[in-house]
Amino acid sequence: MKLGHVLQKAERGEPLSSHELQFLLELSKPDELNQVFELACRLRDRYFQNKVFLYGFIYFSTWCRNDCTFCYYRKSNMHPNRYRKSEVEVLEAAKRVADSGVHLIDLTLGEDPFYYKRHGFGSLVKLVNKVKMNTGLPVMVSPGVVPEQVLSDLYIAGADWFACYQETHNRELFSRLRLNQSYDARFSSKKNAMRSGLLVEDGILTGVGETLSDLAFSLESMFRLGAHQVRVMSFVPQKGTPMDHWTTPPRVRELLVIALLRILMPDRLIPASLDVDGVEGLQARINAGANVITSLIPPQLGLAGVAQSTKDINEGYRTVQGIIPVLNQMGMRAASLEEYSCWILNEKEKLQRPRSREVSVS
Ligand code: SAM
Ligand code: MD0
Ligand code: SF4
Repeated sequence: MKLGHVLQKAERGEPLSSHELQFLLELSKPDELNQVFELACRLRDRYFQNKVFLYGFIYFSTWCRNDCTFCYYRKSNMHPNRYRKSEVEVLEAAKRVADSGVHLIDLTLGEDPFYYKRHGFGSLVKLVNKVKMNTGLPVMVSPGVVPEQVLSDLYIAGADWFACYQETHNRELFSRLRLNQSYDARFSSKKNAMRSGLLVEDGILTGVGETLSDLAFSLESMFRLGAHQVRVMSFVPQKGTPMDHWTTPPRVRELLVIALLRILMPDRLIPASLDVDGVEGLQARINAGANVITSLIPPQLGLAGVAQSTKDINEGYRTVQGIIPVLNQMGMRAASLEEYSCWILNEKEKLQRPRSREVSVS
């Protein structure tokens, strides 16, 4: 297979086969990798020019009923100092990160029994509504798997996005990562979210035992799902978990997946997460084709990251102020809130068109 041939095909917008995706995932020579990254950036710039979107991250409860083998906050890990922030604390954090200039607030939690059982999802829906009202910003919710009715309630409360990462689209590997969880329930929740009017983010991990053919299949699955935002993160080993002794994968794998996500889905949002390598890892991810910076965390409020629970947070590096110089140095710029709002409005209209057509026929 010839690299130039495959890249020309991709540049013309022709779909790549699984075989071609795997061929690209195998590349390792610097000049070949650069050709892939350069194409990804050209495609990104075609749709987004030099605009980058910024997401504030609030992990407001680190309690979880699940036992994912890769996660620091799995229920049987005794190491984390867990917390559940009160409504006042969440609103304070949301206000701070909103004032710092982010375009969206990502409200994330473990599958916390407080919301999943005792207080019901009503208090989560109310919290989402208050954050939306207080900040006026687009809101993403990352709660794990929730019933369809709750997705619809979240939409009505003002949520714009539902994020739920499959981690892998290989069912057997999924069952080793997300112990005792249903692959189908997790995947369907994203389709249900779209039916409720929410934009959806799917994502995968690298370095968790996947093969190149698994990665190619994940790329195709996320494309078929029609996710609006698609991500990849390198696995970071966590103390006290069954995967504690694993090594973190070479970053070239994550970077290649970012580039292939861009090549396959040139007009989608693709994050460069600060939660893997902090600000130090930002430039490489943007240069691979990412156009969103996620995991910007207000410092000094006792909020954690997921894969890097403390890295760069209290130092204030994972902030808008901390990343703007890096962006500018690369000739990129933070988008305006209006530019971001336009993008999501446009995507929401596309989501709802089939439904309104159904209504007008009946
Ligand atoms: N509890 C919700 C869920 O699982 O969907 C939302 C929060 S969860 C902690 C967010 C994501 O963080 C996971 O889906 C996974 O992709 C990522 N993550 C968790 N642990 C990680 C690790 N050790 N390394 C890299 N990414 C990790
Ligand atoms: C991030 N730590 O963006 C966050 C998290 C959840 N929607 C996002 C994984 O990297
Ligand atoms: Fe819980 Fe999410 Fe961590 Fe799994 S990844 S243990 S669901 S917080």
